[in-house]
Amino acid sequence: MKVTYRLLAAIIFGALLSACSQKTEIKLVPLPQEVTVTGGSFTVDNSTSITGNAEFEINYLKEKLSNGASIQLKDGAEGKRVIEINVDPQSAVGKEGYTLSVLPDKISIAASDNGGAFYGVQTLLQLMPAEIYSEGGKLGKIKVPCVEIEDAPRFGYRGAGLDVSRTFFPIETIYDFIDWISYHKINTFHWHITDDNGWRIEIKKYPLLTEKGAWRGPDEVLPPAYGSGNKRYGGFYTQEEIKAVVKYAAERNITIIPEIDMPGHSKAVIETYPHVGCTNKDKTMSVNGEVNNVWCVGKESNYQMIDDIVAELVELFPSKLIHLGGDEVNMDNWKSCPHCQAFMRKMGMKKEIELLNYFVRRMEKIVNKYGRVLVGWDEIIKGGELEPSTTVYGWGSMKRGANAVREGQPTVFLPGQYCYLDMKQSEFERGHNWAAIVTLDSCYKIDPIKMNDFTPEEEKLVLGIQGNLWCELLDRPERFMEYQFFPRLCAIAEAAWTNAELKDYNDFYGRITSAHYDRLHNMGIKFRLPFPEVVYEEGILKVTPPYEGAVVRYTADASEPTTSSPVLKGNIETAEPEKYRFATFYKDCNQSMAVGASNIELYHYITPEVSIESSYKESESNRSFPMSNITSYNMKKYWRVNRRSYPGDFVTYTFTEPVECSKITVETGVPNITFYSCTEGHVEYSYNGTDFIKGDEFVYGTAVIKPQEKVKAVKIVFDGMSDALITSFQNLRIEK
Ligand code: TNX
Repeated sequence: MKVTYRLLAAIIFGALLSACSQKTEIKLVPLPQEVTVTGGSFTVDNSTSITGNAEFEINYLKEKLSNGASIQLKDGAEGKRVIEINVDPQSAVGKEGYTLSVLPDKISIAASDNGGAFYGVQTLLQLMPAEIYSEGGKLGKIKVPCVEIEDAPRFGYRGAGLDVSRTFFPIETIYDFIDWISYHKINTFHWHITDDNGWRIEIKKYPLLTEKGAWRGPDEVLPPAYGSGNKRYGGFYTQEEIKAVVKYAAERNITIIPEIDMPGHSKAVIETYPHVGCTNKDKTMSVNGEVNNVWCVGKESNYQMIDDIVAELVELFPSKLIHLGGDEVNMDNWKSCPHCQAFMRKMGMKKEIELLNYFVRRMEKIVNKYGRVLVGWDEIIKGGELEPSTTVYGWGSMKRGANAVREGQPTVFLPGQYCYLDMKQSEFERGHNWAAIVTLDSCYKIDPIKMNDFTPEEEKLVLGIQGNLWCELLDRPERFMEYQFFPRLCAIAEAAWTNAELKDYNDFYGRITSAHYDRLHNMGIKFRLPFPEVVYEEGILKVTPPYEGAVVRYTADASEPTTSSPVLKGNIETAEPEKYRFATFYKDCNQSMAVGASNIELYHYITPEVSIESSYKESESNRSFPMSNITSYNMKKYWRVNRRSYPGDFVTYTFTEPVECSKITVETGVPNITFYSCTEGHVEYSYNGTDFIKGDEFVYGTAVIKPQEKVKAVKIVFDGMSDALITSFQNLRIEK
């Protein structure tokens, strides 16, 4: 064969490329502290054997290889190639750390504790094809690249928190969740297990807590909330279920910290055991829109009940930390409660915040009596001294966490601006935004050490960080929990695990999109995909795919792209840019939100003069969100009424002049979130202003009218009780 220079150059280039690509094949999340790729590989197949003293980890790896591939490892050191996993408490490897050595004929994982051995196995799995996470994998042979890895976590606390009160998740989902977080070397599951909208843990001494307090609906003690609608909704975990899941988590190096949220956020208890609450007629709302949801501080019998509950908790959860809430207490309740006020006088207290401190100090005593440590949200530092061991969850802002550290309390950092995964991920996605729009990048940035100038002593009080999901908005769309957690939790995991100097967002994003999506997919997670960036300039729709290799599909009729929509090949020349929608697709089984060009108006609404009449009193309006907002045609604005709506409640929009239009979309609730909406009701419309025609029912807060004539008025009519103590209305979206 005649070898030309050009061919030779191609061969050399190809060899270089494959050497490089071998290196780039190692795309681990979270990034280990030290990785050396040594070249060559270890083949895992049926002739490979496994040995060592880390019994759980050995069985775990065997199971993964038999499910995610079809490889049955032999026991012992006799195989052609050997995997060895050992835990030696005397070894120099740090807590939860491990060394992983892959040589052509031997893989060794060494650690000083089982957590470390488990994480060594997790890293090893990430060196294998992504199918290893699937069920029913077919691979008979896997090549693992040769590496030397030394690894240990930056922070000892790496958390994921889930609220199961507002949205209930069956126990099977909790198991899945434990698996998912364990793959990311997260070691703490903070289980927010009670709140206003459902008590979800069986307490034998107080059976009504779950018989009644776990359910909401028309005939339940708790009214519908957060999309649960006019049907019975809820559920709880039995003590047997909890014990089993705690054990399952512990094997995967995860501690479960239970949280019973009190003294606020306690509607579920107070509706089932009413004497627990304050004796008053206070109708002020907590920030979450609940009334009379606070434990009374002045009734001594309450402390016995809490002690009884904690006694059962500590039997179920071996966790050193026990979380008893302390956040967002509506102290107006205490102001008008004779018991609380008498108690304040007796104790010489001047402000209600001292009642909170008193309550928290009683909680400390109860929890400490059982040999445990109290955890509370960052409000608990406000009222006075605390035990030095009492641990604070800094949530309101970075500063509030830092204040807790400066007060000398051990602190977990989960400031909303970086760590609240219930925040929306872009302007138009579902989610809260009180803290910020929380992007993947925001999560990756969190660094409580670098972002504060703590003294070395103070730094020791920074336990770690946590990604947290509150579930008011998780009733829909389906599997939204997975969408909110992943991949944002991967960023939190890396921020918690990997040393600061190794962190690089672009590199992380590359690993996520080019390798980790495949793993998440095989883990069975419906993760969020980013959408492309689209702008319209000089007659051209310019589309930037969100990552290298992303598949973008589009439509030209303003509908949502599907797997049969064409794949975008380049920019699009058009005079009708508002008709185009684009979405990113992963393997035709997962897609991003659909977007149009961001720099043009996608909808041309008409804005006729309109006036409002309704069944709500002026005094029921929230002053920050006045009625005039819904005649402004600013689609981000809304009118907020501070009460639940009932059958017969209505809002009528009357146009000064009848309006010619083809479609009117009537949205209720908060824009882009739809909570506080009309959950059971319909629209009516009128051509003359007096006779009304019945139109569609509201579905998730939205109803559409397609009129035949000019429209004079549109009416929202409630047919059932709405599902929050607040109701919101929006501007009409009227199309030509
Ligand atoms: C504040 S964070 C809360 C939760 C809400 C959350 C919504 C905290 C201690 N309390 O009750 O679900 O905001 O983002």
